[in-house]
Amino acid sequence: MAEIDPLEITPEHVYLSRRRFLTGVGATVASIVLFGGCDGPEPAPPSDDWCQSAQVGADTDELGDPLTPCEDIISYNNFYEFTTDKQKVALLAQDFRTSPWNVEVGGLVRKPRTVSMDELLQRYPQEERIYRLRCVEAWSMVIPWLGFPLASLLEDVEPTGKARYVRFETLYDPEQMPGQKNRTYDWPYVEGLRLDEAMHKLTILATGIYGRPLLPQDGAPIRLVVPWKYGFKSIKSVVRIDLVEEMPVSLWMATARHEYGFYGNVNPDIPHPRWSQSSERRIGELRRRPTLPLNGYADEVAHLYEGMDPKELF
Ligand SMILES: Nc1nc2c(c(=O)[nH]1)N[C@H]1C(S)=C(S)[C@@H](COP(=O)(O)O)O[C@H]1N2
Ligand SMILES: [Mo]
Repeated sequence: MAEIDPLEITPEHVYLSRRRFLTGVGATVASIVLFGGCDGPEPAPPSDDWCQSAQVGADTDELGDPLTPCEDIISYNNFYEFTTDKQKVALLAQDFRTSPWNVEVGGLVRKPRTVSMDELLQRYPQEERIYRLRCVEAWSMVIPWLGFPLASLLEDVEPTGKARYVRFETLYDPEQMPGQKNRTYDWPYVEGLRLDEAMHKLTILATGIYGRPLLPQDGAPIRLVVPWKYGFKSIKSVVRIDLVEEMPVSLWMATARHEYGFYGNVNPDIPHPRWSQSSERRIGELRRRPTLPLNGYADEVAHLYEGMDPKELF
C-alpha cells in the first residue's frame, strides 16, 4: 500500500462533517444535541482541521493538569484491530464504518435490548467528563470525553440477581479491521468489569471528545472509559454488553495472563513484569511524572476494593 501523508489530503467528507457541525452550533458542550439526530460521526482522517472546531468546558482536570491537545488524542492511539503502530491507527481507521451502529445489551437481564446509536444519544444526555487516561505502557493523557454513565444503560435493562460481572465486546470485522487478521490475538477484543465497578458513577460510555463525536481511532462510535484502570480496560467500538455470572476472560488475560489481570487498577507500587509503573510520560510533557494510586481517583473508588489483596488487582 502506498504511504499517503494524511495531512496532505483533505477529502470531501471532512468539509461536509465540519460544515454540519458548525451549523447552528452553540458555545457550550450542550451543542452535543447536534449529533443526537444523526447516526454517528462521519469518519475523518487525522488532521489539525478536525480539532479546529473542538469545544471544551474547562482547560484542566480537577488536579489542575492541562488537557492533552486534541491533535495528540486523535493521532496517538492503541487500537490493535487496526495496527499495533500507534501513529498509523488513525490513517488505517479513517474509513471505518461507524454508522449504522447497534449495541446489543443482554445476558442476565430482564429487558435485553438492541439499541442504535441514535437511540442512545437521544435517551442518555451527553456530559463532559475530563479524565486522565493512563496506559499500562506508562504514557498518559488528559481527555475531555463526552458520554453518559454506563449505570444508566444497565439500570434500563434490569440486571437479574445472578448478574455479577459485565462483559464487553468490540466489533469483529477483519475486512474493515486489518489487525484482526493477526492471529496472535484471540479476537474479538473482550473486556470486563465487576458489576459494582460498572455501576460506579465515574464509569462512562463515551461517544465524543472535545465536544465532537469520536473519531474511529478513539473507538467510535461508542467506547467504555474507566478512568482508575489502565487504558486497556477502556474497550473501543463496543457492539455487545452482557451481564454475566462468571468473571469474563479479557483478550489481554487470554494473551498474557501473568502480565494483564482482570482488574487492571492503576497502582504505582505494582510493577508490570517488564517495567516499573511508578511514573508515567504525560503526552506533550518532557519530564516524567509520578503515577497516582488508582490514577488519582482513590477517594472515589478505593472502597470498592476494601479487604482485597492489591496483588489480585493488577
Ligand atoms: N477494542 C480495543 N479497545 C482498546 C484497545 C484496543 O487495541 N482495541 N486498546 C486499549 C488501550 S491499550 C488503550 S491505552 C486505550 C487507548 O485509547 P485512545 O487511543 O483513545 O487513547 O484504548 C484501549 N481500548
Ligand atoms: Mo494501553
